[in-house]
Amino acid sequence: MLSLILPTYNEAENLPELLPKIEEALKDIPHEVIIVDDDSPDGTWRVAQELGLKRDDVHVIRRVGRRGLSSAVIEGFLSAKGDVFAVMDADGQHDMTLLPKLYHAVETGGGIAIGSRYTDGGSVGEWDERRHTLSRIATTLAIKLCKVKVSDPMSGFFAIRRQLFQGIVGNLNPKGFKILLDLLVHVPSSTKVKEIPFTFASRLHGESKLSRRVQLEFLEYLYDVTLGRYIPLTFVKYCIVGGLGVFVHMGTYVFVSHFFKEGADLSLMGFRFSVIIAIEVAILFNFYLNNIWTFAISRLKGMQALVGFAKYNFACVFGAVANYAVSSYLFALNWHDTVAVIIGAFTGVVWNYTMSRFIAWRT
Ligand SMILES: Nc1nc2c(ncn2[C@@H]2O[C@H](COP(=O)(O)OP(=O)(O)OP(=O)(O)O)[C@@H](O)[C@H]2O)c(=O)[nH]1
Ligand SMILES: [Mg+2]
Repeated sequence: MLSLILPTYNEAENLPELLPKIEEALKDIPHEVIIVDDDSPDGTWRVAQELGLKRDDVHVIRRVGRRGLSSAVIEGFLSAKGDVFAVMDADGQHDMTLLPKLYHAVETGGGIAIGSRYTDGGSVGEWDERRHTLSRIATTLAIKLCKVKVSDPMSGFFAIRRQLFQGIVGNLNPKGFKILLDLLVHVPSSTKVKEIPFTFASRLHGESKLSRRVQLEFLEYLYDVTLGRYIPLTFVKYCIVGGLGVFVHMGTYVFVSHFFKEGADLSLMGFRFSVIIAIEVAILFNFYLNNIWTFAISRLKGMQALVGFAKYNFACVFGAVANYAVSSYLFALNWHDTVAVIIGAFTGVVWNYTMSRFIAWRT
């Protein structure tokens, strides 16, 4: 049996056109269709549920408060009954008449079958130069990560054997758009893969969800599966935010201390007050950026954000103490002052990161 997953976000206009065509393409194959919708504002889930009421082989999963193509597909697979799973975009870009070929390629002993735009006979259709170039670069990078030889690891049109998926599901990274790539990164290298050429058509209706955010997530994914094994991406982001925080700190200090200066003189009180304000502004800035970017996956909102901010302040105080203690200790041992300060600062960053992760943005 084939379980076809259709991930949807704002595809209400496309679904009614698509389902009869899928039915026709799969008329000789036992199948079910699982529509996984992320509570689309255009009511795709409602359209899907109405279509599902008329047919026993159509099921709908409406995910509330969640977003993401990869995680939607994984969830669809996890609820599927077939021995072969397939995925297809719900916007008419994939040629559903190839579904039987994808199914048979897996059913007759294959692991994965890919509807491929880059193998001989395939094409990306009518893309502008920019998207063409971006896709080529992304594909070239992605191919290097795959355990098996393929030409289109970024395709959203493929089939996979149930057992193969079940064997690796625990290792998958459900962030972003690149579900096939993630599967190809985790399959055993002996997996049999077949590519079936097709031409990527234009969207029937609606808009693309391939946003800049999705593109950034792809870069993050590349980092995660390479260097990220040694230095976590969240730590790198935390350091970038911390680096920007230094500029905010300096800028605020210069601005505030300006009001306490008499000529070129600044009183000790004025200096201390300016530094304290600068530290707090930098902490606020860092908290905000870390909350929406570094730890976006466990973003704090409303009251939770206020409590998180208090905890973050608390964590930062200890970071400052750790920094001070380590650098003073090294300085007392006659280390060069710059080296002592750098090592102290680094200790503070690692401390703050660890505390932030486990106290403020506890996951
Ligand atoms: N459930 C779910 N589906 C999504 C999400 N993002 C995209 N999709 C669906 O995944 C499929 C692929 O998304 P598209 O926006 O068509 O991406 P694309 O085909 O690479 O880009 P275009 O060529 O511009 O259409 C479509 O069926 C979308 O509705 C999401 O966050 N959640
Ligand atoms: Mg599409």
